[in-house]
Amino acid sequence: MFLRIFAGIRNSINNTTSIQRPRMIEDSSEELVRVTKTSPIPIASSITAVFGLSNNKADDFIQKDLISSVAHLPNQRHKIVTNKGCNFTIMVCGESGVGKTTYVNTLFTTTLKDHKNQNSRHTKQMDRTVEIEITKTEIEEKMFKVKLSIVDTPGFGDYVNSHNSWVPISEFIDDQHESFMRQEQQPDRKTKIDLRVHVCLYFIRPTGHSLKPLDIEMMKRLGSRVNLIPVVAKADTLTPKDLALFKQRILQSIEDNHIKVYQCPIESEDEDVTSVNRDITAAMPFSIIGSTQDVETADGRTVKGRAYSWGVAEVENESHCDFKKLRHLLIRSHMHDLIHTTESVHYENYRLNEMATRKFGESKVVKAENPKHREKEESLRKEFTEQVKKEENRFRQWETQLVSERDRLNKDLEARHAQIKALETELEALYHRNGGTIRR
Ligand SMILES: Nc1nc2c(ncn2[C@@H]2O[C@H](COP(=O)(O)OP(=O)(O)OP(=O)(O)O)[C@@H](O)[C@H]2O)c(=O)[nH]1
Ligand SMILES: [Mg+2]
Repeated sequence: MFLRIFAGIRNSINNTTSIQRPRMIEDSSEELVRVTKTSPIPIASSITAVFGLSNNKADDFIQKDLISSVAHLPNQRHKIVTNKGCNFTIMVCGESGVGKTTYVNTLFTTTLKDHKNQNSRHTKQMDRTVEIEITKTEIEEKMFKVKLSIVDTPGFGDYVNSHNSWVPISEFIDDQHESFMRQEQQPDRKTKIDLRVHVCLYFIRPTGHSLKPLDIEMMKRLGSRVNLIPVVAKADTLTPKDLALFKQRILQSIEDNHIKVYQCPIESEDEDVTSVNRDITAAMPFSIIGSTQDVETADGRTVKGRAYSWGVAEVENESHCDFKKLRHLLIRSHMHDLIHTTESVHYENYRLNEMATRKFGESKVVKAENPKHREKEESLRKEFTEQVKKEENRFRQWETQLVSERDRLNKDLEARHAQIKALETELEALYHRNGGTIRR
């Protein structure tokens, strides 16, 4: 346990964001993301506020999971770790409109991201996420910092051909590994920026059937790159019986298709922790209700949830969904393991793969099948053709103008010629009339 925590944190202790970024990182991330940096929030209040834990529970979490594990480290290391903290990055992805952004908002409860107007969404899909967005916050307690980043991705599955939908997301994950690897190759490795994705929540539409072929393809591609956690979105739209059946079918499909999903370590020295871990594992794939709205229940409580004519679907009610269990896993019980497995399995795999196919310092080959690049190429081609057409039209108009100008000048010339001719004839006549005495 100690070694795992130590290894997980060890690799994060150098990663601070306040220092100069190498050019390459800046370029790639500027293109890919919009970063919303929020000011640090003290954890005692922020964990309570951001993650909706009671004061006792927040203290419990801090004491048990972070401080105590860090306190077991040798003093010197403890000091470094607590000063520098660690990075933790959560990514959400899945089909369009399944509730990813709402979940991010719900997780933060205090509105770090603007809450969206649900009504406007039904008329126009104005609020759909169109690019990868990162929300960052810092949570801190007694000098221990967790730099939390949440990566919200655009939904997919809107097009008839969704074949390569996984590419932009997997490329984002690879890019973060790539940039970290590049930074490790620099002479100065103290000032690394780490946005490697530690966990990817895959949102499954609550169809009640099973995984769709698109889900299977996406999950297969992502599971080999990142700690993948399947999530049943909008759990309030399924009855408890249908939900349980749906979960079973998802698990079966995951097994049949050999999809790699995150396996939580269960055993711990503390029996209570082991039993909590068992509970959490049993809830996979986690069912989620997302909402930042305060609603009143029949018994007079104000809770985050969705109000229906038959009652309230509560976000934090464990008999309604697994929101709390998932939050516990992410923020409390398995954060260190997620960081550690990312470092030791996923990053290591990426590094080894790249080292086997690339020379040291050589840059990564950009894959052509990325729909984003194809879209860009297509729009550039269109723009180019339109520009050429416009120029052609301009030249044609110019040509017509020149021809008509030439005709006008020719006519003018002819008229002048005729005038000269007439004058000459007149002159000739005068000359003859005066008996040839006028000098020509
Ligand atoms: N019933 C129900 N509706 C939800 C839930 N979560 C989100 N919604 C609604 O689903 C709609 C889409 O939510 P978003 O959070 O924008 O979905 P998204 O996955 O981010 O969408 P894209 O960015 O377009 O991919 C909104 O009208 C939300 O209010 C939920 O748990 N239950
Ligand atoms: Mg969204």
